[in-house]
Amino acid sequence: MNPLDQARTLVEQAQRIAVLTGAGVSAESGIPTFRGPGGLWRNYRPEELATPEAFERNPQLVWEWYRWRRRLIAAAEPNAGHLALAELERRTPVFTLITQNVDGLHGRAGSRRILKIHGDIWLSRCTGCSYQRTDRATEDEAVPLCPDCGAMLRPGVVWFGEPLPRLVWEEAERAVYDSQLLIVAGTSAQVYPAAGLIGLARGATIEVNLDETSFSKAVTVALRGGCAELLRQLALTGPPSG
Ligand code: BJW
Ligand code: ZN
Repeated sequence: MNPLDQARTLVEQAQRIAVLTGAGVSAESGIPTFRGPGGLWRNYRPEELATPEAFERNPQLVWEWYRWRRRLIAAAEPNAGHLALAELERRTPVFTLITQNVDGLHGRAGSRRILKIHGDIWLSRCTGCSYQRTDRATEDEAVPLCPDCGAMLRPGVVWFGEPLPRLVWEEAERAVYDSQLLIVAGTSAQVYPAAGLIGLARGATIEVNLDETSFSKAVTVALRGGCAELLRQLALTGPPSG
């Protein structure tokens, strides 16, 4: 059997599926990945901006980067890969989508059970109190301030050195541990603890990625190619092609 048919058989046999997605799933919607070409913004690497230290040093710069990304995301549409995962959820008795992406495209594609382990770009939260809100602001303006306490608001995402939301993370760990199949799509699997989820899988594993990653040799089936087409193929029902 070729790898795609092998992977489709695993998908059809599994009653409990967990999926871990990364920036590669949204790349074909026109959203730059972090570590690939096109990830640069004004010569900054994402790793230089997605930190509490960067925000402390220059909150205006960090907000400009997030507003630029918000504009790209607002103009983007979910692609065939997002849609295929939503379809797979409808067909699978127990299905959990764990995403490192903050863009909200899985929700817009119709996925229901989504664990956003790195937060949500449309959320702003206070650096001084528990205030938070969802807002659609995309145009550059001064750093937004908290209506309750006056401190700066920050993007509601998880930066390097910060803990992941505890309950969401615990649910993600449980979903992977309890799954019969884990699909890992469009992530370089370099950022922890997210990448560590792959090691928790006790069942079969499928990787979908343009390139090899440090986990490729350990997975049951590695599919090389674009997420949009490969996830679409994976979610097709019916007998394998041959
Ligand atoms: C396609 C495709 C197509 C493209 N089709 N495929 C040493 C060892 C272990 C850990 C650490 C360490 N040193 C430091 C750490 C910790 C650190 C970390 O992991 N660092 C590593 C870089 C080494 N982790 C943390 O700090 C985390 N927190 C933490 O550990 O807390 C501990 C703590 C506990 C208690 C108290 C306090 C602290 C937090 C990590 C947060 C990551 N945040 C970001 C930003 C989110 C907000 C935002 O979006 O701005 O998350 S960084 C960025 O990387 C973002 C992503 O979600 C994440 C992962 O990236 P992803 O999705 O994998 O994207 P890429 O670009 O890397 O890869 C894309 C892939 O797609 C590639 O493989 C392509 O080939 C592929 N591809 N097009 C198919 N069309
Ligand atoms: Zn506040």
